[in-house]
Amino acid sequence: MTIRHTDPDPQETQEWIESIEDALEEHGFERTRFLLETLIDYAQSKGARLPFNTSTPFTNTILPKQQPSYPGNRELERKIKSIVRWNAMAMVTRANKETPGIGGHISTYASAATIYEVAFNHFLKGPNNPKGQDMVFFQGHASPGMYSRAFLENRLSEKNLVNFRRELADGGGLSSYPHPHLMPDFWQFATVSMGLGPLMAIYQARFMRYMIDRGFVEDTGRKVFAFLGDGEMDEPESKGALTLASRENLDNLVFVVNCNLQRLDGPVRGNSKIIQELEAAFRGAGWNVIKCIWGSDWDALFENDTDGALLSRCEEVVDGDLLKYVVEGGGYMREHFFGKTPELLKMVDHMTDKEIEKMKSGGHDPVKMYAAYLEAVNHKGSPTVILARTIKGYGLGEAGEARNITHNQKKLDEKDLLYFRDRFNVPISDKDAAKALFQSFSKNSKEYKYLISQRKKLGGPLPFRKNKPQKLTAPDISIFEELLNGTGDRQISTTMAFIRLLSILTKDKEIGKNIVPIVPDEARTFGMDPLFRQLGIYSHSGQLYDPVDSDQFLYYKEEKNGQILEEGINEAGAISSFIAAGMSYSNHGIHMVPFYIYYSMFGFQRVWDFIWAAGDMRARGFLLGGTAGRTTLNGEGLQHQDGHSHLAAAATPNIKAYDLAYAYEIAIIVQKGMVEMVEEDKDVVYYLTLENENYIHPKKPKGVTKDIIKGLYKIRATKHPKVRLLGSGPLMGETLAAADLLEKDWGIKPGVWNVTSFSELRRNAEEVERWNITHPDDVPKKSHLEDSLSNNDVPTIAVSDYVKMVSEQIGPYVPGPYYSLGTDGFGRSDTRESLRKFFEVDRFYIALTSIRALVLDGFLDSGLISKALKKYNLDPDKPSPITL
Ligand SMILES: Cc1ncc(C[n+]2csc(CCOP(=O)(O)OP(=O)(O)O)c2C)c(N)n1
Ligand SMILES: [Mg+2]
Repeated sequence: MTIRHTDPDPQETQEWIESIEDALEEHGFERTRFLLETLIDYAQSKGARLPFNTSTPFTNTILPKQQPSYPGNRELERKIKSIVRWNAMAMVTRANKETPGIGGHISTYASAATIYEVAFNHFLKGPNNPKGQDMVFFQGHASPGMYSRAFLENRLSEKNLVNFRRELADGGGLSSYPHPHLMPDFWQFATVSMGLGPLMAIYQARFMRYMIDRGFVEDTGRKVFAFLGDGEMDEPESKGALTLASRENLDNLVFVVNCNLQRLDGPVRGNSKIIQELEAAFRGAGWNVIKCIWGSDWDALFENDTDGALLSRCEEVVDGDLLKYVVEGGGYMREHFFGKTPELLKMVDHMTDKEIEKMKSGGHDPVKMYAAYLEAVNHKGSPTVILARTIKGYGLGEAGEARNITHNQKKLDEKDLLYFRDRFNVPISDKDAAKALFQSFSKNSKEYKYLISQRKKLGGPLPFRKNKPQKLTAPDISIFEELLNGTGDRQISTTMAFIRLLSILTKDKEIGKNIVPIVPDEARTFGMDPLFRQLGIYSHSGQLYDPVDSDQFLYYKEEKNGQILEEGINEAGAISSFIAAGMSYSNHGIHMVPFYIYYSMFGFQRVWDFIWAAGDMRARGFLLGGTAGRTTLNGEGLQHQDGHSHLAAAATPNIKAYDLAYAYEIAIIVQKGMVEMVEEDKDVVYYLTLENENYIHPKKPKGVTKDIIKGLYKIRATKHPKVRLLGSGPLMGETLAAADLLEKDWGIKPGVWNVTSFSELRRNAEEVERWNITHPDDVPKKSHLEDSLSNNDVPTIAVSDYVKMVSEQIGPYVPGPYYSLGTDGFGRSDTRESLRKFFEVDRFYIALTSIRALVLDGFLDSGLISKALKKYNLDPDKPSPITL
């Protein structure tokens, strides 16, 4: 009943309100909602263009009379929470006193302590819960709170806490943020790159559904919780998949946004209200929204707000003001908030300034938070977001509470420590408080017993990561025989070869159903559409329509147990599905092997941050950069032609990257990768670039398997070669043609090698070199490069369809002079032939570079360079592709 002061006919409004009250009393909420919706629809049909209003008044969604009674021991919970708060603050303070500048965050957890403690004590299911462990995305920089709780549970030692952010210190330390790579038994998900957590959480919830719908796991009511910041919601990724979550009815998903109204620099929305804005966005996207704005102290005031004056004031106040009230205190709030009208002032007449100041926000009130969680976990049909209002730096007082500097407050001085201690009644002496000593409970204390028993009821402690998947066997290489045998006269692309492999693999009895093909609306581009029919496209609701191509054999088949994830034009979502599938061995105890195929340009370049997080979270699977190669993808031009993803891949530690030329190489690498992932439990991601140039694929030569995996094998042997060519991926053809030219035109017979992975060669050489440096008295080890190439100290010319730095990676380790040809510069649309000339990577440039190398080496006469330029019609003054 927000009474609008501009109402021209309050009496008529009152009559309508009374009708609604009657409906509420007689028929309840459902019926009242139906009546109102019917009225709105009717008015709309008569032309009254009602603006769609997605926000509700600035009050709590759950009314006091709808609140359940609180099931926990409030007193014990408060004491526990105070100690968790204290230790979390103390670990950051001490870390920064000892090592100035080491960083950390005090204010974030300070604002979120109640949000977490209610969840830990009453909702989050742990690893031994018979219904399965909930997946929890903890807000990254609230990590001190999680460590502090784990310390009280005796899961972490005092030494661990002392070494917060000192991971290299003796005895080991704690990672700054949730990093499963660094703490693999503790953290489940990496969250601190703002925006990735919310998107990944949605796709984890979706993938949980996929696993249920495909019969891998039962629906036991497991949930995905994502604890997020209100500033974090600014990230486009945070809101980017909200409609997917509601479209797929993901009621297994709960977002909890800690709305402390501040981010790093200051207010999230000083001039308006972030909670209202988020409510509108989530409601508009079809989510169940629970606002938890005001604590129980406000209940009586709202109860007495019969004319809606308080509600109106709440509506008009902006977040910047709300922050100011916290900083300035009760007297200021009385004057500036309630002082707006005499009626409002009267409402708080009976209260002291201190009492006004102490009125809590919803997110600091366990009763309100409990009610919100209870509704969220029982809500059916759509995901839920809890918008909990809190105060950043809660309890820090002048040291930072609600102040703009609060995010960067890294340590408290003695005065502030004592204030904090008193504020939360931490039972600790002045002396110990001044030293920020950690506090714990004895095993016999009521607090410890309560803390442990509440978690035990829920299935044990969190955060916790399981890493014990069921056994699965990778297929034998023989299932890919067709690819190993070559294509005869048939010309195909590596993309086509891969799709063939995928088709064979998904039919495999042992592992076929565990394969998860993922594609962002490019299946037809890659010739993958026949798999639509074979495997089905996953859709929770099945196929509710008759597809336009239903009369065809290979129609667009959506089904509830479909295997393919067709993600739409959505690389960020598709990589999140990749992550969810690639973490299934941990989250579901079942190996799933994702094969995510996409336009290679829209991979690393677009979603590298997610790929990095996948590495952190130990996800496993295959990334397939389709239509790759700056000159091999010819017609698409500058934005599409990828000539640098291998640089990014090389810099990503868990990625094993291959640029493959022949079908048998693909079979060998994929088989090897699967053995590592499902049998050897290695946390690896394989990145394969695939191309769309058609050519004949030879039969696999004998004895090359190991070398293909290592990154380099011989294609054409020559006795006493004077020059060596290293070709790679789609430029293998030009490399072989260059070898022919050199022989035919200049009588030089080069040795020809095929590089399947520059980055694997580099890593191996680097490791060997490192070992040799520090083991001078041992027999030196040899890298694969050295093993392969050191017999002939001749010039080497390497060529790839990537920037020169990709092949230059191995330069320092190749014996003799080393020259790289590559595709630096912006792409163009033209024929492959023209493009390869433009980027100077075609057979003629390879031959020219070889001749020059031999001239510099003293083997050929210098006049031959000009001769070669002329012979191959190469313009000496051609502008460089890098500058064009
Ligand atoms: C992608 C990205 N950009 C910037 C940062 C740096 N950063 C860390 S926390 C933070 C502010 C977060 O504010 P909010 O989400 O409101 O969390 P709060 O601390 O207020 O709970 C920023 C900008 C980051 N971690 N990730
Ligand atoms: Mg915030």
